[in-house]
Amino acid sequence: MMTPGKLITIEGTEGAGKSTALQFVQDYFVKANQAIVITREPGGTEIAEEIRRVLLYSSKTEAMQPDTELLLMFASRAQHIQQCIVPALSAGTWVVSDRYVDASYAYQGGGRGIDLHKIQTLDQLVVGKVYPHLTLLLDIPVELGVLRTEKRGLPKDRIEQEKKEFFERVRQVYLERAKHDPGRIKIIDASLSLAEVQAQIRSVLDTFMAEKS
Ligand code: Z5A
Repeated sequence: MMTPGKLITIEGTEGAGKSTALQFVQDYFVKANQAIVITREPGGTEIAEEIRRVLLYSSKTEAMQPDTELLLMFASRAQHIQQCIVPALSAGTWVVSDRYVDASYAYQGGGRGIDLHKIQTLDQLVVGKVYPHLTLLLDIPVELGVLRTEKRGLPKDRIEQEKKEFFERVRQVYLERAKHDPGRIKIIDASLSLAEVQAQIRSVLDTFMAEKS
């Protein structure tokens, strides 16, 4: 019988270096001859990407309600899980996702202040057992993350325009979740140089691969 694949997620606040880390993780698995699918949230499938556009670039004249944002995040996730993640894992392929369910606790729970029980209910309904086997949490002081994204010079999306305090709350929820689930969520000090960040990620992946083989 086919051994199901593993689900690895990358999380962090703005400018923590997730996209950069994702490239490193991809190269790591290519070298290890491990078949992987790279994906992201919100998004990852055609319909989920359409929902992403609504989430990040919708109307500038009407404020999106926090509940709308939460439900759209989970609608996109439902499509992503059923259309992309589960088929890949069932075929024995590993999946690496740039953000996943922890982001809903951090951004909609911490950032927007939505009751965590509400999020838990959606989590059970939509995610269920399709939980990450490993999560790399790229942790960085909010100001440094913002500085890094500003250097890129790209226009900010709807969520990126939030205030510093919003991202401080997001960071705190991520760190709390890591504290409660240290076996799954590994904190990476993302304020360090690229080489040092990659060394931490390599060490976590080496341990994970050794434990899973
Ligand atoms: N969201 C949500 O609210 N709820 C949910 O459930 C989900 C998501 C799933 C889109 O996410 C938004 O959706 C996001 C959360 C919300 N909103 N925000 N904010 P996204 O992941 O697509 O977008 P993002 O978080 O804004 O990602 P980002 O800005 O692209 O950041 P990043 O991927 O973490 O950073 P990066 O592009 O890899 O690096 C930033 C810059 O720093 C870049 O120029 C790098 O070259 C540089 N960098 C990277 N690492 C280093 C080191 N170590 N040293 C120096 N410079 C570095």
